[in-house]
Amino acid sequence: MKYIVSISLLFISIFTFANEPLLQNSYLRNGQSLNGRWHYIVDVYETGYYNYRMEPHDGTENPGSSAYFLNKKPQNKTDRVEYDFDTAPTLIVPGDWNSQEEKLFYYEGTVWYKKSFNVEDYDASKRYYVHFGAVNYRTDVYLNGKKLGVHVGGFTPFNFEMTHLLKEKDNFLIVKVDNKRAADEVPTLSTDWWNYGGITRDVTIYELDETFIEDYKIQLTKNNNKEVSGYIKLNGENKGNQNVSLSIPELKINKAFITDDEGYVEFEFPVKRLSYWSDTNPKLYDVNIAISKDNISDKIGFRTIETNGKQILLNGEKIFLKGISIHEENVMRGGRAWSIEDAKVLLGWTKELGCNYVRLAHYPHSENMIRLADEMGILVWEEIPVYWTIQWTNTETYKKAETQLTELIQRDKNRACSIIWSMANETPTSKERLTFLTNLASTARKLDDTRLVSAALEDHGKDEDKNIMIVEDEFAEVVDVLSFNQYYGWYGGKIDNIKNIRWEIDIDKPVIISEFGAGALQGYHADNMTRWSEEFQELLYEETLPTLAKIPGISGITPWTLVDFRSPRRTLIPYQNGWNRKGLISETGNKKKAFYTLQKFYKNIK
Ligand code: GCB
Repeated sequence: MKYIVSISLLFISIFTFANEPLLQNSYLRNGQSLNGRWHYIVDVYETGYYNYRMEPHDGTENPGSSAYFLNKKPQNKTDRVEYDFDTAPTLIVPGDWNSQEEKLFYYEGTVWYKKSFNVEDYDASKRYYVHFGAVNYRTDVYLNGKKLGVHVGGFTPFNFEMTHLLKEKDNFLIVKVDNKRAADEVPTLSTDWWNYGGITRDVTIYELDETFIEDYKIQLTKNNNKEVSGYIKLNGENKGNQNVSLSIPELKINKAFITDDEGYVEFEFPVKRLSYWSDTNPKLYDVNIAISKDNISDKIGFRTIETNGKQILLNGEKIFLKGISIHEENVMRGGRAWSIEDAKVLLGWTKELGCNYVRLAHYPHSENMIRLADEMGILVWEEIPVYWTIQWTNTETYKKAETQLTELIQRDKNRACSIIWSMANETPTSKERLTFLTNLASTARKLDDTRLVSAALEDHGKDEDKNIMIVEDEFAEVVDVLSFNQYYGWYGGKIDNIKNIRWEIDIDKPVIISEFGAGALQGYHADNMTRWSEEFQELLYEETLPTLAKIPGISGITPWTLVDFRSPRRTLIPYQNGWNRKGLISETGNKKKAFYTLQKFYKNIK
């Protein structure tokens, strides 16, 4: 008996931790949205998850009556059930809990969500998936009292098949969300942003045929702007030996393929008269893929991105990346940004600044941002939250970082706007960290050889001459683009000495300044030597921009940052009050003086 129990426990844990393949382009598929109000229970002690011996209820044969995922109701008047989702309050999904409920503003821990639903036009011969755009940070998903799976990582999408548990009516989906920080997670304990918890992006049900199009990659071949290559992958009983068609009507491309036994086909074919996607011509083609009972349409741009010595080349031509860093926050509504409307606000400001490029810091932003950037012609640096002091020697931590990187690339590999995968931000150099990041970089390149790899490194003054800045980091050898954050005039060095500093860079790679900036409280005016004043920030931009422009190989900048963002590290009253004030726009949507300094600088770049 003991033997059987332990085997079944093993089975549960293998089953629930295996990530299921991500549905490619679910964004443009029709689905049934589960967005809206969900009942929630705050579970500080995780009573709904562990029994009083601290064993997970879902790992035991007979979960006790306090296992929240069972959605128990008293059967008679003597029954004891010490929770009830249906009398509990509600939160809006998508949305973080911190900005919706005052008493959850600082909360880090477990919250259980419940949504009851019927399936529209239910068809028992179909397969059903539930897809989450993102949930921060660990998610345990249960349908109708049974576990669907677990996902770890706060900013990437995931899905679970639920065909075997779904009914036409009266389904209940229960989601345990835990955003506790921990030393071995990614990100780790300390960051400079708010740890918004909750189901922060869309939740959608997809109805699929028994055999369906699971994944595809359709991009220009590396080093060949006249050839498209990629793959299509099917899922289901009949995935092998299936006819697959791929068409791009505007290019008069109609291809037919047959999948191998694994439901997979790789292809390459020439393309003529392509209108290349760029910041000035964000051309997206309708691309259709079909098998007998499934078809999917996407909008795909084709462009090349590469480096040549110290230059970044977009479609073979040198480009300067006029950028800005962005956190995923809608400050005016409050909380984590997620919707297309949020993306319009953030990218609208970006355009107003005169940017052709954004750094989406410090974690994968919502697919709405990427899709809109694709349409607007804004190039994108995408990043995973390998930030500051990750546990470099912990193989589990590495796996978490690699999973997030894989899920990000998996999601955005067909987006022309996305040009750089960033492995990390401001991580302290060591041998272990070099191995960790080098392994991540090789994973990125294995999954996608058509984009550039970088990371935000750090500079410092030379011992013999503090006016000479250098980047001493072996990871610089690994990346395609040398990027570093520099805060001369704010964290070190005098603002009136900025004009005297210069960078000594002895690597033949393009350079991006991934951050610089200064904090200013919008509306606070003083002389330009007074910290926290708009004038100080303006001066720092006026001094820094021309100084950076002299760096040999400078190919882009993303000042820190577009909008003030919440950070628990920023406690100074009256200037910070819980906000990192390095935004060019305040949390009330007002522009600071430095906004116009940067705007002018970009306007004058040829
Ligand atoms: C940095 C970090 C960024 C911080 C910023 C700051 O270098 O990359 O996440 O918010 O400095 O304001 O200190």
